[in-house]
Amino acid sequence: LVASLEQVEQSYIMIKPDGVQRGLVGDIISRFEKKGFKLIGLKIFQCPKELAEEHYKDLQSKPFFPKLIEYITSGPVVCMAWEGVGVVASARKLIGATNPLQAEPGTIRGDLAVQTGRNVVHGSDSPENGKREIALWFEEGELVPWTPVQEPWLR
Ligand code: FUP
Repeated sequence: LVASLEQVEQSYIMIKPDGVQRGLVGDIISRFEKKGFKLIGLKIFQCPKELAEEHYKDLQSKPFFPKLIEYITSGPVVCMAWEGVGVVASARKLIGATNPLQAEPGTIRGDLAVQTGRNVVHGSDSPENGKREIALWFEEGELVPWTPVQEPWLR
């Protein structure tokens, strides 16, 4: 009843270059899938510098900004759009704290990462940013807002 009052949202989740290089793509996708969210967009993608700068524009003035852009563009990322009730905040919980040393065990960063500058995954911080980031990283035709069907898949 409580959950039915919450909004269906979309979150932009991205496996960063270290996650791809370390072979963590399947593990990370699996966590969101098993939680019960719906995958409506997925691609591997070499991010151009301009897009990385636009995505992280709120951090432009930070001293780590150039290194952050270098990191995000250093190799392919996996771009995902996930949909579900409360997916934005829930995905942030599954991901864990920005500094992986402060992230709880059981979270993606808590289990799989050590450094803030190599923290494996990104997740939108608000439903508004979820929409903004999905529009930034995906073309319209790349999103598939499918409806689950009941089928006897195994017989
Ligand atoms: P998060 O929402 O957890 O991804 O964290 P932020 O939006 O605050 O930061 C975005 C990215 O900037 C982090 F994933 C890693 C990088 N960063 C640093 O490299 N150093 C810092 O001190 C803070 C963030």
